[in-house]
Amino acid sequence: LGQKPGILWFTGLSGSGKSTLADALEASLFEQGRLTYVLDGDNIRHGLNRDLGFTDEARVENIRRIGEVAKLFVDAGVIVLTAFISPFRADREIVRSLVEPDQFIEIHARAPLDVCEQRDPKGLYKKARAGEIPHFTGIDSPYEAPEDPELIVDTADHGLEACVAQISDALRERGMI
Ligand code: GGZ
Repeated sequence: LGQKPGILWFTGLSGSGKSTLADALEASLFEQGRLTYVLDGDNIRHGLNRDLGFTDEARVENIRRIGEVAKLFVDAGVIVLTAFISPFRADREIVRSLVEPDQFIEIHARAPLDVCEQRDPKGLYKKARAGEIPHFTGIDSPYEAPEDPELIVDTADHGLEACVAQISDALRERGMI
């Protein structure tokens, strides 16, 4: 395949650009003939994890299951991209430990809360501020930013193409693609 399987683990606030980045990067990798798959809220939270909400415990279980699924994709030789807030450092480290050290790339989609809140593509921050969505990440539920991620992508300062190029370059440097 000319590729090494691995997990590209996007983490960041709601509205930070995780899914947009993962989708655009996947399209680019697909064009280069790579075998990829994106795990996101659409295919996980609406299916396998439809029993889980947004309490701390539910988020821990959400990420645990996603990690196990991502590992299966790695076993199958796929580059799997995951786009979940994954707010807790400890849970991300557990997923990291499921695969080989060079098979887990943590990518912080970093944008200040006020920028995410201004983007508010689904109007969720507005609802959270109005008290209509309890424990919303960044408002009344914590987000633990990665301390030493493989990559930080500043989505407030750079356009989508530049961010995708930054990640592609890093994957090439690491010999994943
Ligand atoms: C955070 C919430 C919440 C609460 C619903 N807190 O911007 P979105 O809509 O499309 O992405 C958010 C998504 C977060 O699900 P994750 O599986 O990524 O979260 S975690 O990793 O923490 O388990 C948001 C929507 O679900 N959403 N309620 N309370 N985001």
